[in-house]
Amino acid sequence: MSRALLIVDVQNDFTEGGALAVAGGDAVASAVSAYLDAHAGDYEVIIASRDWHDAEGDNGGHFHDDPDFIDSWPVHCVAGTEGAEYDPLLDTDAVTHHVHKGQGIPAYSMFEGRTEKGETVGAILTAAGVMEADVVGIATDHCVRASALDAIAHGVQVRILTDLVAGVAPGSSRSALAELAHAGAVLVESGDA
Ligand code: VGL
Repeated sequence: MSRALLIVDVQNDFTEGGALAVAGGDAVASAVSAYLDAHAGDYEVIIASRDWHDAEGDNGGHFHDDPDFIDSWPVHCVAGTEGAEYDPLLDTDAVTHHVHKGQGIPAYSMFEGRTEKGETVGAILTAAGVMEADVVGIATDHCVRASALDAIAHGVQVRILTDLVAGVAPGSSRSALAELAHAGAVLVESGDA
């Protein structure tokens, strides 16, 4: 059965030192690279997303001077800036598809993004006959959550590799993992995957 790895938003602005740093982001970047070193061959497709917001405007209310860190955020991941690049600790050699999302709008799920060629994640998974997807990256309580829920809605069996995700806040990250489990995702550590 064909399997995909979805790597969500492992970008400089979401790791230590970034505009919207998530504690443990660097560790996730390194751990995903180590996981890929051993397991890239297990996957038919490996899709990595980047938040890619417009420099102009507030991206549909996503950027705010006084953010609530739930629905509004400080400026982050502006297209073409260092903050929007993959964290250099993430080895992207094995990535088969790169997706950009959030141009002018909030877009938490990688299923809202497109490759340079215009492909959606859903279309890539369907074309590759993917039935199972493992989800890793940042942030557990926002973009990982939304991407995994959309993967379930797309009809694939989802696993969250729980040692390869990092969240903005502990409470909302715990809730997100519970919500994903209730929605049908399997929560498993990468060593047991
Ligand atoms: C994200 C907050 C704002 C994420 C993106 O990647 O989870 N979080 N924008």
